[in-house]
Amino acid sequence: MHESENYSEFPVVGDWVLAKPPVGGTAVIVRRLERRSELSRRRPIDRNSLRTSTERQVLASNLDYVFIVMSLNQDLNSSRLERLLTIVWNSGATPVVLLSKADLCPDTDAKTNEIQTLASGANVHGFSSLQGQGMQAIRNYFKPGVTACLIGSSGTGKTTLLNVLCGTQYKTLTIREDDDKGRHATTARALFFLPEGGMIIDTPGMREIGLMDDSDLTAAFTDIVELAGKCKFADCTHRVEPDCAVLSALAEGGLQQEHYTNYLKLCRELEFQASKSSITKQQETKKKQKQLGKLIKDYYKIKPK
Ligand SMILES: Nc1nc2c(ncn2[C@@H]2O[C@H](COP(=O)(O)OP(=O)(O)OP(=O)(O)O)[C@@H](O)[C@H]2O)c(=O)[nH]1
Ligand SMILES: [Mg+2]
Ligand SMILES: [Zn+2]
Repeated sequence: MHESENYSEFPVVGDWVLAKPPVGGTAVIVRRLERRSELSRRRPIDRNSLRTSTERQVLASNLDYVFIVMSLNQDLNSSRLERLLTIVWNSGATPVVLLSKADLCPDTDAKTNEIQTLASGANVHGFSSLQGQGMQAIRNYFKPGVTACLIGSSGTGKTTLLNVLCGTQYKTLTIREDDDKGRHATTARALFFLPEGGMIIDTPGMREIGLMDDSDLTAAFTDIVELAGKCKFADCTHRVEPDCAVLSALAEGGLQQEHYTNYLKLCRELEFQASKSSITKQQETKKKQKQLGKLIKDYYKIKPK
């Protein structure tokens, strides 16, 4: 803790550490081993602090696969999926999209194909933890030494899947009847061992998936980045410019409208965050100047000039 410069260096689930055996109760972590992959997002904003919104939060480390779990009986939100794919591609792990509750969906194959076109480059599998369909495809990812992490909204069936894979009975919660939303059954991230080898990390449902910077985007939108290289203007925003390779691909059908819209949305968010963090810095400087001013004033109150 003394050597760490920021929170992202603190141990998280998935880390391997060197530890001194407990003396009188508590083991001491001596060193955290280098991470081979890091799943992170922008730390959700804490109202009490000005600074946290620009900080990186590492959710889990040393992952081979990240299973993005989405429920087949709900509207599949494509922009949410792209956002999750973006943080996973950027982590160094391989994303896999798992569409849960296939037993509740009359056209699993059609939906799976639809998602496959959006999730370019990632495998997509439909499955049902309750009826067992598609489970073998998921089991095939695991072998000794392999770590996977489950992420996704609350109530999509992450813990239920973990229970089937590990033969355990960790707490799950029935989703609310009225709005089909989960109720945050899982409240902490934790790692579990599969009986046949491999490890799996369960996480609580995520609401906010903030991106850190531009490099986050390029990994998930390689097609657009490639096209952008052919635009006439180097600083093309691909919105209104003439001779824009992205817009022409869009017009010719080489690029999907939805994928393009999501790209613009995430770009705008990053622009907003960049402007916000510069405002935050200004506010902090102002606050410090104010504190200093007060200190000087107080000083002269005690000790007149
Ligand atoms: N019909 C059906 N229901 C399922 C399936 N998998 C999970 N469920 C139900 O979905 C509800 C939510 O499951 P959980 O496993 O708690 O969901 P979770 O993703 O872990 O939710 P959080 O821990 O809140 O993030 C429970 O009532 C499960 O029984 C499935 O394959 N089919
Ligand atoms: Mg859970
Ligand atoms: Zn362009």
